[in-house]
Amino acid sequence: MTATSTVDTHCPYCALQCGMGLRPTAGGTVEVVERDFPVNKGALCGKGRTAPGVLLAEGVRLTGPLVRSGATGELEPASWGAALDRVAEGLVRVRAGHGADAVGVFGGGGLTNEKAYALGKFARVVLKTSQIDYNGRFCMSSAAAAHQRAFGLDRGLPFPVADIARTGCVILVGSNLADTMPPALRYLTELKANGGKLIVVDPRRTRTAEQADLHLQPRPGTDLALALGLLHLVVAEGLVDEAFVEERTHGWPEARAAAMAHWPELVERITGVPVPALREAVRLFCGTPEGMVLTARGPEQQAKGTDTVGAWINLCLATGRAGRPRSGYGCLTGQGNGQGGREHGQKADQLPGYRKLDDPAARAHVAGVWGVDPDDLPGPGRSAYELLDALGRDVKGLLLMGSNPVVSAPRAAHITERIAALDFLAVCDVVLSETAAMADVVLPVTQWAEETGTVTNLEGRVLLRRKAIDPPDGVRSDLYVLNVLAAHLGWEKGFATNPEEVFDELRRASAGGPADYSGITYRRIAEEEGVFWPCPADSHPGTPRLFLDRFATPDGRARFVPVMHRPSAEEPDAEYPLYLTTGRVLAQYQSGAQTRRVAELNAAAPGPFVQLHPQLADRLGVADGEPVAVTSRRGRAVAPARVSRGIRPDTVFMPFHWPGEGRANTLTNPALDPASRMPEFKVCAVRVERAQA
Ligand SMILES: Nc1nc2c(c(=O)[nH]1)N[C@H]1C(S)=C(S)[C@@H](COP(=O)(O)OP(=O)(O)OC[C@H]3O[C@@H](n4cnc5c(=O)[nH]c(N)nc54)[C@H](O)[C@@H]3O)O[C@H]1N2
Ligand SMILES: Nc1nc2c(c(=O)[nH]1)N[C@H]1C(S)=C(S)[C@@H](COP(=O)(O)OP(=O)(O)OC[C@H]3O[C@@H](n4cnc5c(=O)[nH]c(N)nc54)[C@H](O)[C@@H]3O)O[C@H]1N2
Ligand code: SF4
Ligand SMILES: [Mo]
Repeated sequence: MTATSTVDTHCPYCALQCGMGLRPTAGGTVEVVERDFPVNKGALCGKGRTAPGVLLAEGVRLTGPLVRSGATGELEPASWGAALDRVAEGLVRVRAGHGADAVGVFGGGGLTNEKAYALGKFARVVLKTSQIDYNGRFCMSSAAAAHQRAFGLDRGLPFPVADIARTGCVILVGSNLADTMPPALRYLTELKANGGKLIVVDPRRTRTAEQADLHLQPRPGTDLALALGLLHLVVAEGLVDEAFVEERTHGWPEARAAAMAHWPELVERITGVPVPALREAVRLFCGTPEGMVLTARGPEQQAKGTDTVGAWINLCLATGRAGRPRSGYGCLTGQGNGQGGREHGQKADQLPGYRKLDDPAARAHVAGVWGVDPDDLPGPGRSAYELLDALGRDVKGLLLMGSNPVVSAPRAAHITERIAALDFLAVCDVVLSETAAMADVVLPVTQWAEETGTVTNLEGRVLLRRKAIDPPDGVRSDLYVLNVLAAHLGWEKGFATNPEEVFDELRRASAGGPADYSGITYRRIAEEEGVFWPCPADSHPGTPRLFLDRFATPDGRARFVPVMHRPSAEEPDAEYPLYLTTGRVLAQYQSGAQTRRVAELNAAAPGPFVQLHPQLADRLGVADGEPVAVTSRRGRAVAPARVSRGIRPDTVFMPFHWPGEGRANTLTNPALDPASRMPEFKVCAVRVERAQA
């Protein structure tokens, strides 16, 4: 039933998960109204404000299943019964011909906890495949791996986001918060009003960098050297917090030795950041007793992202800026459920509750909840890029829910070929994304305001998104899809379609795991403005701040990791002399599948561009707005030049929100981080030329 009064809920897009109200309109849809929620305090960005645009049935979204016709080769309308029969038949045929691991599943960090949990369970118990991973691998996996290594637990921020305003100095590494989480900018403004300092590390002078007391503008892919250089200076200037290191950490001598091998002049040569700026950064960071380092995709989306984050964590540990009030390392997660999506089993190596799939006790616990034999659970599978790269080869059928890899995967032209080589592809989506358009069957699903579910924001706060409006006729939920497919594929125990029922099962599956949700209920979330995990019992208050007494390692101490700088997988050379880095703009979201369908957002950000410095533009003979061709070893893209002083002259930047000729991911390098399997979205070598108009 569509609500008759304003419903309190959260935005469908990024990890800030701003609180908002949805008020029914006379026209039968909803409008967004302000809601006082502790994270965003009423503020919203343009994407959140215009999100109801994606609910519209007319010309925007899918309103009925589509099945590819054998006769015409086109996607044609079909009934739900016929479409689901076709999916079941397609998956069974692949499995019969090539075995269970020939069927793959690809999920998304935008899916609610309930959907992510159900999808992971579906892969393991119904399809019995190990081949499941999700787009979060492209997002926070390097920070997650570094968190695990150093602290024994991975939660994006170990403190509420509001704590940022109350520390002494923040080093913000590779985050363009002003564009990617605009309402969070207030915490940086408050920090400065409180006398705190802000250092931003970004090869571009972004709107975020403009807020900084100090902007360090390194070459892309050199954050690891930069962090080591700062740690070197901390040691050289006698600023190590010896008592903290002694009492609460392991491994300092080796980490110290690694930092000492990165003296300031060497670091200047590698990063391009002058030695006086390095010294100034250390002076600001160590000039107050409390400090934070926050990373986002800039340093993380590198083939050495895990070590890079590790180096920043080492800086926090050596200076005692971890595991204390108003101090610590945090990762700003990305997608709406980027945090929860990685805790409940859609990642190749995980079971719900952030358990490890190769841990016998974890397998036994979760198998017990699922009513299966632990020995029947498959083992860990391939990571996202490796899974996409195996399509049409080892993996011949794919069920995709909540991602649009044709636009967002690295080396996207190759991945598009791999998708085309599949024997069978089924896509659940709300719109006909570029990837859905390639499917054999497209299943139109409910979204956000049309269904209830939980998401876990960047602080580890579990939130309730409530249903406010009925979906168009012909649209069903992802949970319904899994329920019917499970039955078709012979699973007799049933797959719940009621989100609260799924959540209750998730709570039991997570009980005793690192991300323990067992004490969290829909009712509590509503009454308490979200509950922070871990929350192991009904009587437990939840955990807004982690690590204050101990880290989550067996002996409670954090672990330094001795990391050394290394070059990016691809450095500029004579043939490809420039760095390409990629990222986001304010008005578009991700692959753009949703936001490119909202007129107001398209007006603000109509298409791709190549940001380049005036010196480079002069050298190439291109003026602002003229088309330029960018070529890498993977392919060629063309988009208008955007000439700007806000970028290094040796670097060009492209946003990745668009398909077609201007697709940034035609160019990107899928070199993977050895620990996290994160692709190197943030650095590759390119050549840039004037293109014929
Ligand atoms: N408007 C908008 N907001 C979003 C999203 C969106 O698509 N659009 N997506 C959401 C998601 S899923 C995510 S993951 C977050 C991402 O949020 P951010 O991490 O803030 O976004 P990006 O633009 O990918 O990258 C941030 C900055 O990294 C810089 N950078 C590039 N290379 C390097 C490098 O080598 N080192 C350093 N230090 N910096 C570098 C870029 O210049 C860029 O300004 O945003 C979320 N919010
Ligand atoms: N070059 C470059 N590439 C990048 C990045 C970068 O910085 N540079 N960033 C990477 C990062 S951090 C990320 S997170 C990825 C994101 O890239 P994608 O994984 O492509 O993310 P979205 O565009 O959000 O795709 C989500 C899809 O799911 C659909 N959808 C939304 N809600 C639901 C739902 O509830 N159910 C179902 N079934 N479908 C739904 C949407 O309509 C959309 O088609 O891109 C990565 N790619
Ligand atoms: S900042 Fe993120 S959560 Fe908030 S309104 Fe914008 S997209 Fe939505
Ligand atoms: Mo992301």
